[in-house]
Amino acid sequence: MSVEVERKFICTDETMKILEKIGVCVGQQEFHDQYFDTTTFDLTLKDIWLRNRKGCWELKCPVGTLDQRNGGQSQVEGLCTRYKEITDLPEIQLIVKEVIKDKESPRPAKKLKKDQKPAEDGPKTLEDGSWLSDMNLVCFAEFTTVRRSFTLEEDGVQVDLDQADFGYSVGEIEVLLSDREDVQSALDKIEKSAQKLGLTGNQRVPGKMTVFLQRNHPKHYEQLMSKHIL
Ligand code: V4E
Repeated sequence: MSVEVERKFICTDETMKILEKIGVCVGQQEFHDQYFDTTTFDLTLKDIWLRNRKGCWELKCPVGTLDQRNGGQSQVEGLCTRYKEITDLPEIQLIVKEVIKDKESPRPAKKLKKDQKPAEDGPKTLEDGSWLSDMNLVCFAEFTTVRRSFTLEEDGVQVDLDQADFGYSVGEIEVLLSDREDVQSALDKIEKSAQKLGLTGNQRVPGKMTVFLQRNHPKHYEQLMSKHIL
């Protein structure tokens, strides 16, 4: 499990020029994301995001609220998000099961022919996809992203520039926290990099999912907005 702290930004021509000057381009990739939830949004309304990217399962869960030092969130914290990232499928399944435990529908028992014995459930591979239907999970969003990645080596951050296929582009400054590193040091690195890139805005920039849901699933979007998840 790792913890990712990130700040999103809109990449203007000016930001791009600075990034190309101070950053090192470490590659470009394209990936297709599929996000899953129950039809009553039991995961996302708890700010839990289950997705499949390049055939791998990933779960993003909120980390407990930051220390309320000085009586509240600093402006830098307010611009950043912090999520635990879990990539181990059995662990993901346990967490999802726990979150939606009252919503699962039991599988209908198979009708057996005369003299037929009930089939052993056998060792489940857990990767056959049946767990999705067992837990009533359906895909509610999918899109493809072209991502260009840079590192700002002296600050220890990665900058990703994403272009989603539904016509939205967004950048993010990202730090993956190591075990020994605290959140404040990640926020400091992000703030330092943001200043170098000339980012002056103090408004949270919407991510791809926010824009996707706003355009395609306004009811789901409204529910998430009203619970201050997005
Ligand atoms: C955490 C989250 C979602 C899951 C997708 O997260 P995000 O970092 O936006 O996507 P992406 O493609 O950059 O993932 P990466 O490659 O970095 O792992 S969808 C919505 N959220 C919550 C959320 C939020 N509340 N506010 C902002 C600004 N972003 C995300």
